[in-house]
Amino acid sequence: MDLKYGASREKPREDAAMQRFRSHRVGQFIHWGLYSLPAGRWEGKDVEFAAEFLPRVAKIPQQRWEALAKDFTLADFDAERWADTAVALGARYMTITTKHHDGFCLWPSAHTDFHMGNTPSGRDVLGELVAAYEARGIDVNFYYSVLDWRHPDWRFTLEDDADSLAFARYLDFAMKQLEELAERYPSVKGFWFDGTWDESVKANGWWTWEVERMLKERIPGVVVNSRLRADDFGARHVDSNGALMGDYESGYERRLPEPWDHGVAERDWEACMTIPQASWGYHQGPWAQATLKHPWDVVDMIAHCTSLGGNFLLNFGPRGDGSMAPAEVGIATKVGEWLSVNGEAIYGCGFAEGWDYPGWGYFTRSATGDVYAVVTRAPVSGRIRLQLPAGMALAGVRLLGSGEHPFKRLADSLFEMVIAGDASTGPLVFALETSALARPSSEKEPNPDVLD
Ligand code: 16Z
Repeated sequence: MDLKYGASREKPREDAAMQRFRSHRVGQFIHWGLYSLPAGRWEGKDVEFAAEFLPRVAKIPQQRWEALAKDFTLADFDAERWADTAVALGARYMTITTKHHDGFCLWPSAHTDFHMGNTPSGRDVLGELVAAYEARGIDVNFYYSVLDWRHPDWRFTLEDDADSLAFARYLDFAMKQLEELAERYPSVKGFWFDGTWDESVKANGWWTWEVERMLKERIPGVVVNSRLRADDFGARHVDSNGALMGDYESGYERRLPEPWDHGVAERDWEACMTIPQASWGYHQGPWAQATLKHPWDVVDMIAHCTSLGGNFLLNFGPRGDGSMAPAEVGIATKVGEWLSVNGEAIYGCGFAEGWDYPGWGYFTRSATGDVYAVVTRAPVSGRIRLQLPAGMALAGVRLLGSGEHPFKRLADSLFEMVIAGDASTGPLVFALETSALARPSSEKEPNPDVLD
């Protein structure tokens, strides 16, 4: 089918900027805005819903929401400290909400008054963050919500000509804001679009195509998520011919693909994840705080994504005063300590073709072909089996952070290791040295699993 606004390619991008994004594997997502001030509590009551949805869920009048801006004083905001938490996590990139659904902008936009420049400090926190992160070698990407609850021209649906006219003005406004972001912060490495699911956006696939084109023209190498895009017929993420739009698939949100679903590895993709069960903005209530993930659960997810060729974007919700929540910093530090020992199985690694999903964790493979076993679900038996691809044998095993590790052969390409995990250091990672199976296949031992 001939599409004007479909995918621009059928295969993954292979340029240097895309390879860099792909190699990152671990990113820090940040949701910060006016919603960080009430942090899920309104008029003394906890609202058990994502904190960034508070104005909608608690039906807060627009004027009262906007009045929060005068309390956004940045009493404890320091971009350097945020960037330090990303270093502690071992993140290689960061994605920050420049504008969320409520329309509030973290940069002094010329196209609205609803921005950080009109809060007491008047600071350009986005500029401060770009500088602090990039000084540490961490790429910065921008989240931008196309959905805008505040803008008078936003429409969810287009019922008549008046709606279409208003929404055309809205799209023009959003395009100008994106041009402004590209011009003010030309070192930005990628854009993460959200709030693109409404009928109004789907009826204007041309605009999503134009946004991608504009950004790529202005920022060489910029990486754009699939969630931005709709084609001529309103098909999202994947066009009507089945080709991925944008540069990577961004549909995995608070869920990951099944670990045996190896087909996922044929595309670039990224999963984003909250630390509490379900809030992206900081939620102060016990509801969110009781559900914080354990660092080793986060490590499991990082290895899970890497094993299928995807990136993992872990969300942080800094508090209204600008400080990072200590519990989240603690989790980041633990994950980062694990990565500092085991990162060679994660950064620059991806899907290990030919290695079946092992159940006790994941196989990953580096760009140079080294295969790793990441044991996130060690069996109570204390032993794991390694089924190598046919024709391969295990020649050596090295436990990362330790040294040579014993193993024994059970059958042709099937090996077993005894492992002793330690909850304090987290999942064990083994680098596997392989060789060709020495014996000719005619001498194969009978396979006890197969009944003739
Ligand atoms: C269930 O409907 C949702 C869920 C999450 C609508 C929007 C979202 C937003 C969150 O606020 C957050 O920004 C997440 C990445 N996004 C999809």
